Amino acid sequence: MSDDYRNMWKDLGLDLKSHDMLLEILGKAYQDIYMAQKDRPEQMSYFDFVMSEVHGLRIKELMDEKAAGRKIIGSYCVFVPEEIALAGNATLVGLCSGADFAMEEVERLLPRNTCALIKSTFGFKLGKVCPYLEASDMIVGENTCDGKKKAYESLNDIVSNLYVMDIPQMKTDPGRSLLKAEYYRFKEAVENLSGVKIDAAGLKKSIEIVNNKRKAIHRLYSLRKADPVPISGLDALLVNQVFFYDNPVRFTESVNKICDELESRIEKRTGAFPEGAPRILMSGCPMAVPNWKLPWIIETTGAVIVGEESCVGERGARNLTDDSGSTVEELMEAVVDRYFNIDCAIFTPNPDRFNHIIQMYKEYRVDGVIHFGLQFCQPYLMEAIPVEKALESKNIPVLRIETDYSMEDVGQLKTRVEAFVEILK
Ligand code: BJ8
Repeated sequence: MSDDYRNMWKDLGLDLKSHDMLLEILGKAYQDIYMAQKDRPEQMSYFDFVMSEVHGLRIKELMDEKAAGRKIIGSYCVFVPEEIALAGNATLVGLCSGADFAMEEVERLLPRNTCALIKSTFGFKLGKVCPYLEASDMIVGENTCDGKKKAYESLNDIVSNLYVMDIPQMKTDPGRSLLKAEYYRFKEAVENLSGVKIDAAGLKKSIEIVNNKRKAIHRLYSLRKADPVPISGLDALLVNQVFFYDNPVRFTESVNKICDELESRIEKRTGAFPEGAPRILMSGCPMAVPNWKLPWIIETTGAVIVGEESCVGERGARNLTDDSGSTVEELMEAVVDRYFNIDCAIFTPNPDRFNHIIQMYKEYRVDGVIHFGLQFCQPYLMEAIPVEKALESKNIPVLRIETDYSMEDVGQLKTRVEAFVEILK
């Protein structure tokens, strides 16, 4: 690792020893899970590179942006609108993490029965191993699930720049009004942070940038409907994960390049998995880097994941923002409309999510759905039961998995997934 990077991490206040340890674990997991796959598209080399430099070159780029006067905003949820951040001369980065770290210290601040995603957020801060978090000029927490909402009160004691955004819990007119008011408050906070007044031209441009990123990933999603599937679910998940870190324009180009390659693979009938491999739809909690455990288990049974009904997947990326408005007010309305459609399990009731799962089941020619719920995640574990019932009533095979970030249950999960995949064959 270059001295430049080490100095940069040190300046950011990282604990170099713990950080080395994290990079080693991440690198090993990547080798064992990603590089062990066969018949990967060549263009995945870009995403391999991004991952190898995820704490290096990308952080250097963010630091250069900061030096040039741009602001960095960290977020834990797809409800934080990237369009508004970009229009206010700020870059939005995802902060959710998918690995346990500094758990002893974490459990001094949070109850043991808190979901792994929240604990991981605290672990990365307390262990001083996340350069994205340390590089952020503003960290946005959102009132989604109770776990996050209350955890942000404690996070506020250990970071100096937390901004909390309220999020509605019902898809009603007052719910939409709340989201709109919160997005205007966020716009003002971004303007205050960067000193840049958001105007219609800037907002229109940023909508276009984010829409292009979404259009590229929609293209990727639709290519996964082919049989044989031209890309593994693990690789597609990685692209979905990089969505939250990379420069948006470069990301769009890279996804379009891989889509070009996938189109030619479809023409030649070259698949990441053989034709007729059981097709799985993953549904449930978001999977942040390096939470690759369950997809890895699924795909090593010979089944292939063809879609993710998840915030790191279609739930997060599916709708575009209408860019036809010509005033800030019109464009802000379009932003509110787009995000108000997100069917996170924090909403009650949440019929859109059920319909979306069934729609994806049909479109992706899915054989079975695996519902992934993080242990102690009330919204998704609660919703998993009616999801299962709704799918079973349509004779759609479904497997409900509850797990965390540890590797202790790998054997048990393998047995359950293998038995499920057997039924689908
Ligand atoms: S819009 S899914 S990104 S809130 S796993 S922390 S729900 S207890 S992550 Fe999410 Fe936004 Fe919703 Fe998407 Fe709570 Fe569950 Fe933990 Fe979770």
